[in-house]
Amino acid sequence: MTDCIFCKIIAGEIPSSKVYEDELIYVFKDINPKADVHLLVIPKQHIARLDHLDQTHQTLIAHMFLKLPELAKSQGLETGFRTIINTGPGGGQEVDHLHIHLLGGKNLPGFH
Ligand code: D5M
Repeated sequence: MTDCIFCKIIAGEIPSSKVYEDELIYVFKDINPKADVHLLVIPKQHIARLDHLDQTHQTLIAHMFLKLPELAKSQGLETGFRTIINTGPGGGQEVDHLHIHLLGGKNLPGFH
């Protein structure tokens, strides 16, 4: 998907602060952090949004979720972390490439 900003980040066509990468996923710092730690965990495969997933993505999704605690620990988030997935315009999704927000540390906004 050539006009996808996150695909361009994975391809190295747009710079990013990479934290982790493997054969299935790419992890980088959010450009507009909402807390001291704010990472985006994305699949290398272009999947636009959560409700585009199907049974063929089970291994990928399990991998993304199982990697979250390890990533949080690598960022010093020993006491816990927050994950957010926005889906579609109604969910506040701005970038149409599936991503998990991983947030924690100081300045983590509270729920109101
Ligand atoms: O969140 C999309 C998120 O993507 C938002 O928090 C900003 C972030 N973003 C957008 N462009 C970039 C680049 N180039 N680098 C890093 N982070 C970026 P959403 O859930 O879609 O609202």
